[in-house]
Amino acid sequence: SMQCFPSLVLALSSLLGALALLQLSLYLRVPSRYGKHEERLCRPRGRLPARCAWFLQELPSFLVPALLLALRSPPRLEPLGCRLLCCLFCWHYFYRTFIYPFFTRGRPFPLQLLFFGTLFCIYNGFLQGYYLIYCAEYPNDWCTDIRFTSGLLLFLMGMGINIHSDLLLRQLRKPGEVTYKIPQGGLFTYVSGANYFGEIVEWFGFAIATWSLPAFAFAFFTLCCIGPRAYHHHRYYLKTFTDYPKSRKALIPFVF
Ligand code: NDX
Repeated sequence: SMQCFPSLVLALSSLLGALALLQLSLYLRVPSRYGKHEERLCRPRGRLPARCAWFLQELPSFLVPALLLALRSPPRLEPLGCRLLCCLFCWHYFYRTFIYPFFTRGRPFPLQLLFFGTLFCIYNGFLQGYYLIYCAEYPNDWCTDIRFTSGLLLFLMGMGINIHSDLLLRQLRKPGEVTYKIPQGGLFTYVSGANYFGEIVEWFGFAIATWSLPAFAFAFFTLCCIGPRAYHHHRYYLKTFTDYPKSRKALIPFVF
């Protein structure tokens, strides 16, 4: 049966960190090509409706850790911290897989990115799940440790901001519409990438709560993936809407 190989965790986390840097270098200058940044001029490639694409792409991030947790023999009951943290990860991806896609009004998603996105979700779902279920060791009072409590609080706040902002974006369109408008309300009052800000806070909170290399690598990856995207969204809005609120920042309220 499976066991913990610390060197595997180290290798997979390092590769995730390297992918994050690759991503940063690729997407600082040009945005990843989906949604409002899809090249209209380039040769038309295959696309899948946003619903199917987001469902398929994010499913492994829910399924892989959930299966690892369910199938572990003997079942891991101690410490409580491990199961709780694994459930937090699955909870986010339950939302992202089974709720978010069914309400999205996004444009069809490019197949090529869907392919890489799915690979990424398998990889990361395995790394986070495997680490928490087979490797992580926490003292029995981890649930009262300041890292666990403050991290959990950040995670919940981030998730709240992310879900609320996703909802505000969705309400900008009627079903079938594909136009872009100026997002209003919630944290969009302060930043163009409110949903991304929430997601980044969420995964840094998760990293603090788990206090683990894989989770910090994933938080860093998230920052490098959607941080630049927030910046490109911001530039897009400034270019497209002459009445775009001047005080609004790209990603971090009042700062950047
Ligand atoms: N999926 C994470 N890299 C990504 C898919 C793309 O969950 O090859 C990472 C995720 C993947 C990426 C994923 C990993 C890296 C990949 C990349 C593709 C290339 C890249 C694989 C897996 C890669 C290397 C080189 C390393 C291999 O029509 P529309 O779609 O624009 O409509 C939008 C709408 N909307 C508006 N409607 C009206 N008016 C406006 N002004 C509007 N602005 C937006 O709202 C959408 O329907 C919706 C949201 O749009 P947007 O652009 O704000 O968010 P989006 O980027 O689509 O993300 C959706 C949610 C969001 O909450 C975000 O936080 C979360 O997913 N997310 C997204 C990406 C990654 C991620 C989280 C994470 O890293 N944790």
